[in-house]
Amino acid sequence: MKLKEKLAKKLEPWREDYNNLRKNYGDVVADEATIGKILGGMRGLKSLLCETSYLDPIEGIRFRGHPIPEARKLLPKPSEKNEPYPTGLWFLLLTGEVPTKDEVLELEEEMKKRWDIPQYVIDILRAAPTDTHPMTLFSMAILALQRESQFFKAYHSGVARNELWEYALDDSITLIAKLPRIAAYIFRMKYRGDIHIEPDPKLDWAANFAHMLGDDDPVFYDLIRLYLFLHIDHESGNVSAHTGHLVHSALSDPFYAISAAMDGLAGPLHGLANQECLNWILEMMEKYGGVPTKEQIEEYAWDTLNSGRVIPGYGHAVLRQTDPRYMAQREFAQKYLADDPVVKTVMTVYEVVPDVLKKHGKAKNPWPNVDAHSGSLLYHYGIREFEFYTVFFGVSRSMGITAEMVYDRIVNFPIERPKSLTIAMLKEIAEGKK
Ligand code: CMX
Repeated sequence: MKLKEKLAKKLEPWREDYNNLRKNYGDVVADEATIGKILGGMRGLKSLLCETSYLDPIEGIRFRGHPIPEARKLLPKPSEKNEPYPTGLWFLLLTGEVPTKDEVLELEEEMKKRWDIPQYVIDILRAAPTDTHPMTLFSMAILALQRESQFFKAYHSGVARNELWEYALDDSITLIAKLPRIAAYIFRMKYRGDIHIEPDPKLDWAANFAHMLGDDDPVFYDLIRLYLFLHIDHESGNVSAHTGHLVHSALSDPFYAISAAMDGLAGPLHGLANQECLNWILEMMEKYGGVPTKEQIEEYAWDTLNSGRVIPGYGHAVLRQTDPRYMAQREFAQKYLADDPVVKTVMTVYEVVPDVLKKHGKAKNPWPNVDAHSGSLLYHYGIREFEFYTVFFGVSRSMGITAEMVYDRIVNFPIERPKSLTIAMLKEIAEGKK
């Protein structure tokens, strides 16, 4: 496989850079762990490595150096009018190189050979109580698949550390191949009468996901391609990526690590924000009996702020501009869904809320983030089971996390083990500084 050949060529230069920095510049200070950072969830502390992506406050996320508009242009697509294959972006994250269409299709063919879900995984999903949250089912299925791990077997049969990356890659391909099927199975078992749809070998990985969910509109295929593209990676400090990296640093295999990462993504402060945004929009539409006017949006935004709540979908911990992931979805919506009332409301909110937030004067960034748009697009296509939205996010984010995991094994990244202090110790340090 071209993907593996390309990665094999990266081993030496990547290891050389990593080892050189670690050995010869290990004492150079990159940032300081102040008491504020230790007690503040390490917000902004420059203490992690991430090769797959970098979040620029103005330009937004860069995938291996490519900002979103550039990556959307450069990466191979089914045809010029389509969105790029998310698997092509995964190839880029893994190797640092933009793949050709043939390289992406070769990877997708390999994934088709691995997309079946073993019966025992289906049995586990079916054994859970019917009100089990879809993220719990998703994480359970990934964990159950751990018995398929080649990495686990390789490690326990004594494969050399320098070769473990191949097994991390192999597990990652197997896992990513199966995720849309697992997600679609959960979706249809819970919300579509337990009637399932087989994948279509003629479709690409992302379009197949759309197909198995139950909608064969080619625009929906593209929406799913776009969604999986935009959510793939966001540096390594967010909860899911960091969890994946941390768990894998103990040489737990990619199945263990991604299952744990998905548990973090399920948290309301991480992967659930998009459903809150959509709720806010729908409640506003209900209050005003349809698409609200700009004046009504302004009134509603102030009511939200004055009651001590935040405006969902606006603001960001790092970004200081409109999130390019929001812009990509807005462009898509303008092209295909401009008449949808929920989409129209989302678009008008964009013309009103930044000024309200600027007047309010608290949020450092008054502009929308990715979550302000994504729910409305899925909603248009009849996916109205909000609790499932995080599963879409999980399918996509698993790609970014596994890409960094493969890199970790190439450079033999050590087990993560920061040192902790007690409040009494911090008090002593603080007093010593007075
Ligand atoms: N509406 C109202 N107030 C907001 C706000 C918003 N959308 N965004 C930030 N603020 C407020 C904060 O609550 C904070 O107030 P206090 O000083 O009273 O605590 C103040 O502005 C400063 O916050 P900040 O430094 O600008 O933002 P943070 O880094 O603390 O938080 C975020 C970032 C995303 C949690 C915040 O902007 C927010 O709550 N937004 C709404 C929820 C949301 O959209 N979440 C999705 C995030 C998507 C992602 O991370 O990718």
